[in-house]
Amino acid sequence: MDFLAGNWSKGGKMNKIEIIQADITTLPVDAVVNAANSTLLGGGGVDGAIHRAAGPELLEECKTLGGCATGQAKMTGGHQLPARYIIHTVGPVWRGGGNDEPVLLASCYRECMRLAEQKRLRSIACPAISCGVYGYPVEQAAEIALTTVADCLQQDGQSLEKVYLVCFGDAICKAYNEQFARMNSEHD
Ligand code: AR6
Repeated sequence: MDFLAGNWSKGGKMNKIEIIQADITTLPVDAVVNAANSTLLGGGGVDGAIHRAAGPELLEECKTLGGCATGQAKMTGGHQLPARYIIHTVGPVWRGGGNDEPVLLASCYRECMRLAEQKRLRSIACPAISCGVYGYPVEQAAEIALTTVADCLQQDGQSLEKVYLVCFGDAICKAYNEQFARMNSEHD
């Protein structure tokens, strides 16, 4: 019985995680996550793409938020995106790993999921936070992303039915898929 129960809960949470290759601005999910900077006033990478696709009203809303600390998250409307909401989070800049980068990166994923749960959202899509301009090593980031998301999904009463981990590039996709396979086989 214990064996069966363990397998059920593992299968349940892993089934809710989907690794996809996509431009996150095109996804019709309840919320997309933006890998922003602490000003929340736009930038390059996925942040630039989200602001371009959402339109200038997004910047106007972001101006009212007063920025965001590293490891935290704030929510806005989706404006012209197909997504209803945008959850802006600020990942850590990689400085060698001894400056709380893993804790801060995990906090980004946790805070995004907490905000999504607060609104009882059913689907979110998340880019590889910190893995572009901020230089986080991809394998380490993949482990944190997947273990943190799986951990959050394991809690009771979750509204989230699907968390899309969105890859933009082969290195990230490979790292995510390898980490996913490791976690799926862990208890086999
Ligand atoms: N859809 C999905 N993923 C994307 C997209 C897209 N359209 N565009 C880029 N990525 P980055 P960071 C991937 O640099 O490292 C900004 O200037 C990208 O390939 O966007 O957290 C902010 O304003 C990479 O895997 O974010 C900050 O100043 C991942 O998204 C700074 O960059 C994150 O790369 C944040 O840096």
